Amino acid sequence: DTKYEYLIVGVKGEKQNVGLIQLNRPRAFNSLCSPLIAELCQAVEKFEMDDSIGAIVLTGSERVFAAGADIKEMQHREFPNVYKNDFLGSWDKLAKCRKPTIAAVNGYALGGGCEVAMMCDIIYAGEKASFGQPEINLGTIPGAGGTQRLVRAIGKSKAMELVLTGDKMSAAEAEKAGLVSKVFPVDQLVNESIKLAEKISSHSRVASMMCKDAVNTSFEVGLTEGLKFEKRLFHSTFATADRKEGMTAFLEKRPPKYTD
Ligand code: CO8
Repeated sequence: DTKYEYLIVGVKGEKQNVGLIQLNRPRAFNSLCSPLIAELCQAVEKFEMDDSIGAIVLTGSERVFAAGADIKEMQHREFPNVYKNDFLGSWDKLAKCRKPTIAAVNGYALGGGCEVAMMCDIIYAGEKASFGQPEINLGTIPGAGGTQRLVRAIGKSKAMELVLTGDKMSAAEAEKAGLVSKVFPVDQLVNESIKLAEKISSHSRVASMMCKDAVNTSFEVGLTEGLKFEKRLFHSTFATADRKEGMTAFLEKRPPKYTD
């Protein structure tokens, strides 16, 4: 089994079908240094390739999800170096994961931490969570989706305000704005997120991956193209055993048994 320095990784759920990744760099507020991101990419990839896993939960500690990119690591970097090496470019791996991902956010999700949460498909938050893009306070700007995914999640005015002030948004505000889908007491958050992941994992794998693909496509293309893409995927479910099983099970009034 892979040993991680900055992560705690495990398999959860009654049917052992949920991958849990916990960011674990407590001394630096779970700031996202390059080796941590490399490990995160590796852990995501392993769950993505593991047929028994249907969904992935990403969390931090009760106090902090992640306080952003590692400021100490960035302090002395120069442009040619970050440009040529595509500094932090590998973060994309999480956004490109094809299986459903849930961010379970307790505490601070700031800068790159908020961006990592937004790379997940669903954000659940603990009551004391806070979200923000404080890069402006450091003389820089968000670099992993804070000016793009955040706008799509909460609209222009609220996103502009967060990005231009560096202020934080509470869990309650984030839920109201649509960044977060549900808020839970701090100590129940991870369990509730695992329950959600178990529910997702109980469905057809192919169908849930197609749902994710289709929803994400809505952010990339116009409506006509998007509807066409959706229809093609819908039609293609008729080539799966799971589609037949799902409809047959419904009509026979029994739970489905998916195999694809
Ligand atoms: N990087 C490095 N160290 C950090 C970070 C960080 N992001 N955040 C906290 N720490 C460290 C502190 O330096 C401190 O270390 P030490 O004990 O050695 O002094 C320790 O964690 C505890 O921090 P505080 O003493 O500040 O604790 P507080 O409880 O007072 O405050 C906060 C907690 C609010 C989280 C505060 O630490 C804070 O504001 N942190 C910085 C948040 C921030 O600015 N994040 C944005 C970083 S920039 C970024 O994320 C850009 C992403 C671009 C991605 C590009 C991808 C391509």
